[in-house]
Amino acid sequence: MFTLKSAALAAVIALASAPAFAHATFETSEAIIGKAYKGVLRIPHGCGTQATHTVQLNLPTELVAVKPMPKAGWMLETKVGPYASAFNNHGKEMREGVRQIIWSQGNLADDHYDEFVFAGMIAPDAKAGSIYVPVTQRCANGEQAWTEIPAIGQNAHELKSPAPSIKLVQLAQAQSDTSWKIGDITITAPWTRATPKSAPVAGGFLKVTNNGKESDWLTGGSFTGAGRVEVHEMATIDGVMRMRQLGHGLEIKPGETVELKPGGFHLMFMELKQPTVEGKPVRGALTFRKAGTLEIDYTVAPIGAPAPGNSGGHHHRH
Ligand SMILES: [Cu+2]
Repeated sequence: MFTLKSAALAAVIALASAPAFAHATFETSEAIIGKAYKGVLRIPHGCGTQATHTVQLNLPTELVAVKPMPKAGWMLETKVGPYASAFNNHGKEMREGVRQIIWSQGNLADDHYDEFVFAGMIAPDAKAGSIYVPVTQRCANGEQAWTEIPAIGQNAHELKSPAPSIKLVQLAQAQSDTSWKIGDITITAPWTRATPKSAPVAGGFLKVTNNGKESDWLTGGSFTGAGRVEVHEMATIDGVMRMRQLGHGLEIKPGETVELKPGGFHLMFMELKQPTVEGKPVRGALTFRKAGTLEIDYTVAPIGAPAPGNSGGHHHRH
């Protein structure tokens, strides 16, 4: 009875943990075009029964300004070649760089796991979609090649030894993909704007979805560097559009998504003690009457931007 139970449990554990470490993969499988990327390559095992002594990466053209991290017990070698197109890296034109990384003379036993690291960036002119980094492990009597690339329309999961992949996304897409959850509440793409020095307030914008069966209310929260946070609406008072505080909070009805945006409902960060800086996310928190409080990160758009990732020149007083 006991044996049977542990055997069943062992089978469940094996099933649950096997797929994640079956292949060579990157710890971070998504990267933003034109931004820094740290590649942590996870090597799940040697070659069948033999230890791996060499790990080689061939970098696709989208990965540029790459610097590999030396690894204790391994020799590090790189091959430099021209880029598909030159690009501007902080004012410096770059035409060539590392195209291949080889860690050798190491020892990764078949029943061990190891990680191989490099820092780099995604070329600014790269296209959204998946890229593949072919990897070869060499062992005493052979090799394990992670070099298969799916054909168009083919699922990578069907491949026997797929090359590790990285999904490239545009910054705006990455921002709109980011969401936070607490209870039945989901927050998507929170953003604010850069503020001029000594501006006393800033506006906060986001989408909030209630997946529950009852209403909940956004009542406020906190924002790094602000004295307090208020929930505001726009209303016509004496024929003039003005904003005013929603004392009882903003109701989010079950199944509804409410967008806080310039010209509509919004958060007000009051008594700002420091300006918000474009591109530098700011930590904040939102409080819901039922769901409670959750921490989120606001992306910071340029001064006066009408939308995140948009550098429109109008200065809205929101
Ligand atoms: Cu306001």
